Amino acid sequence: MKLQTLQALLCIEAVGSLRAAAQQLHTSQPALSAAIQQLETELCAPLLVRTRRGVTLTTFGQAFIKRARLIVAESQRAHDEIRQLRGHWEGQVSFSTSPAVGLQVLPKALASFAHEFPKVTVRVRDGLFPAVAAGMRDGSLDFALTAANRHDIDEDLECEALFVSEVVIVARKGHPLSHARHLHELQDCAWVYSSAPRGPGAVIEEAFRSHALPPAKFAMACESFLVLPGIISQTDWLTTMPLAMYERNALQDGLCRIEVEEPLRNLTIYALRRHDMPLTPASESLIRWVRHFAAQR
Ligand code: TSU
Repeated sequence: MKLQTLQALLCIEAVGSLRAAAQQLHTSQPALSAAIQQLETELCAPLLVRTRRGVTLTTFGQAFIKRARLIVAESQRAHDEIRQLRGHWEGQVSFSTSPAVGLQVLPKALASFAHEFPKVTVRVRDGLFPAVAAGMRDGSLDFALTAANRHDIDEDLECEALFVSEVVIVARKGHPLSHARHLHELQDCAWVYSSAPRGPGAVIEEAFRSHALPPAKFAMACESFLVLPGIISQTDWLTTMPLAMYERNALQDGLCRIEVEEPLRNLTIYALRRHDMPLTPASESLIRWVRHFAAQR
């Protein structure tokens, strides 16, 4: 089984046609087809179905591609690691961040990292636990910086606590309940959840439960922290968000904080990584900068 063929299969899946993949890989379509056929013979299973519009994966192909993705990503990391150990600081670091880290720690950490290792390519995306676990499992993420509940973190992931993020209840300015002082006053409102039930959005569900209130009403799920402030400012829905994000958005988006007397559970932000996948020296170094600036907040 050749690494190049696995890379080609990933490319075919991404672009959906042998012709477009051949172009992208600077090879001919017959050469690409032959390589895939050789792999199919080796596996005794068809991986692709040729259709009039291009190609799609068979059931075998869908199962196989998950492992192919992991193998290709790990082989890239193996190359990066050896190059970095030999003093050539190149390669790539891919990770996800939650808004609290993105606002409070990452700008300085990334600036220091880029100054130290200008040739390492950094890829960062938004993401919260538990959704980000899939990215670490399929190899597309080296690590994730996110709030989580320690007892919810799956056993295949390793976690390091970085700092505590305060969570606040947020409504639009002028909301009829903006002066509420107790959770029970909010029980008829609908909530926009970001990453619940096992993620940081679960804080409000927990608070309602622990004060023996009926389950908090669900308005919608929103995994985009770019979209969330706008939704809250245009509706009577409530949400929870990290204090750092509220402070950043409140003025321009017309938001207000509802300060109830019952405390919400603060969230611990972790650096999560896979147990069985050692980080490259560059990823370790970026986490060191994150740790450094997290301690200085
Ligand atoms: S954070 O992980 O502290 O950024 C966070 C995200 C989402 C919610 C609270 C806290 C709802």
